[in-house]
Amino acid sequence: MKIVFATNNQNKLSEIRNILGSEFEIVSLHDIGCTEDIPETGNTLEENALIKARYVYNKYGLSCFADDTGLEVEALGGTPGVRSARYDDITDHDSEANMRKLLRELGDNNNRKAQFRTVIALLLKTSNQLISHTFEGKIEGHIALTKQGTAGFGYDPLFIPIGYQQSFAQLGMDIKNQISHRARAVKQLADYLKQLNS
Ligand code: ITT
Repeated sequence: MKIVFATNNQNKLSEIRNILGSEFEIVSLHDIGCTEDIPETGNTLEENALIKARYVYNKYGLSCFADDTGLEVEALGGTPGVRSARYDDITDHDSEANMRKLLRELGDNNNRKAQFRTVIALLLKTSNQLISHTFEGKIEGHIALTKQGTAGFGYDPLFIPIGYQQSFAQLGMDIKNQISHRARAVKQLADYLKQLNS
């Protein structure tokens, strides 16, 4: 099955290709000639995932899915959440600046509990209808006192998943892709698509 993944984030693209394997042909925005930065104007991960998927479906008429992900830190009232890409007020998609701000905001707070949450919105074109469905994946953990490791992307050097002593950036892609928020959401997506195909 061929399906567009509406993301400009190359790390997400390789994670999802790796998790889904060869059964699905995942086409990128670049592959379909979409070079725009799709505006994420929603107030929730669900809204933003749907905005990105609808943008691609309306413009290109292709089945697609989009992922919106947020890091939700308990002591910070669930922020940065939907603003994870632009948590630092001055920069945009600057992971180093975002991590610096997160460590600053948390200071020496003992409550470092956090979770990553991914929402995937799917818009699937069938012969007689448009199917819309969302999937959610979460992983709990805590925020390290300092950055650890170099693999992964975004907040990975700061996030230590529950049951582990190392950050996602130390554990590496193979382990991350077995347990992560995104892996959990993507497995639901894959099961749903397989069941539709059967
Ligand atoms: P698209 O909207 O084009 O998919 P994006 O980078 O803007 O890409 P999101 O809005 O979903 O993606 O993600 C917000 C930020 O959260 C992202 O820029 C990363 O810094 C961070 N992030 C997302 N997934 C992550 C992950 O698996 N590990 C660490 N950080 C992550």
